[in-house]
Amino acid sequence: MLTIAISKGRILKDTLPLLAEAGIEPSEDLSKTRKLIVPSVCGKVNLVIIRATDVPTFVEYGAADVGVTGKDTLVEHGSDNLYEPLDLNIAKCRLMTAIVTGKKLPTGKIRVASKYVSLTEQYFAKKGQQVEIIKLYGSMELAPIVGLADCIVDLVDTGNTLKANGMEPLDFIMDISSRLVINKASMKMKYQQIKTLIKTLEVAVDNRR
Ligand code: PRT
Ligand code: MG
Repeated sequence: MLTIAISKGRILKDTLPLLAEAGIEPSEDLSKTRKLIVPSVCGKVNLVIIRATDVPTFVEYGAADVGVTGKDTLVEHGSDNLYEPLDLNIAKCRLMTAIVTGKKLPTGKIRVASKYVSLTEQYFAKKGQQVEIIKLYGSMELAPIVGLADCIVDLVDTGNTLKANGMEPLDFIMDISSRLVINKASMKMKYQQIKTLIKTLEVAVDNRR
């Protein structure tokens, strides 16, 4: 039995067609079910449905053999205890700083709101910019508007969310896409099944390019 950890939301939507090509189809509609563990139709795989930010933890500890998660989540989590064999090229976006439209950053130490505390710290440290980071769990776009922060660090896709809140992207930090991650012990113990999965997904991803 192989356990795959995945989050609801956009990653799930983009991953299901890829898994289907590997013969893995959930036995229930994952967007509707309240179950947290859903077996596949083939009976060889269990899908565990968890928060996006929890996927690296589940895979690292072997609670799941395999996971699908955003590069943002992976880097922020900061685990070297996982294999990351495949870029699935889905749920793509950019990590950026953003600011109230037309505004400039003040000189000296700035306040930055983000849920990516570690990534934000690393980015500004590299630039030699002094920052005070304010950890938020969502609705980052609100922070500069209400004077909580000078800018934010968040994911940007179309830019519509920023625009709708009177903000604009400022500096590019990194490109983001979802990755296949594998528990190191599982890779040894379930080598054949996992190797086959990686190979099949690789072909499915290539066919979409
Ligand atoms: O549980 P939690 O709330 O932390 O995660 P979630 O429920 O949002 O998880 P899910 O499954 O939706 O996946 C989130 C992952 O999708 C992220 O970790 C990224 O790897 C990836 N992803 C890709 C995105 C976006 N694009 C994206 N645009 N995640 C979030 N957004 C948000 C962004 O934060 C902003 O609020 O969409 C808004 C910006 O979109 P645009 O198109 O208006 O620019
Ligand atoms: Mg979300």
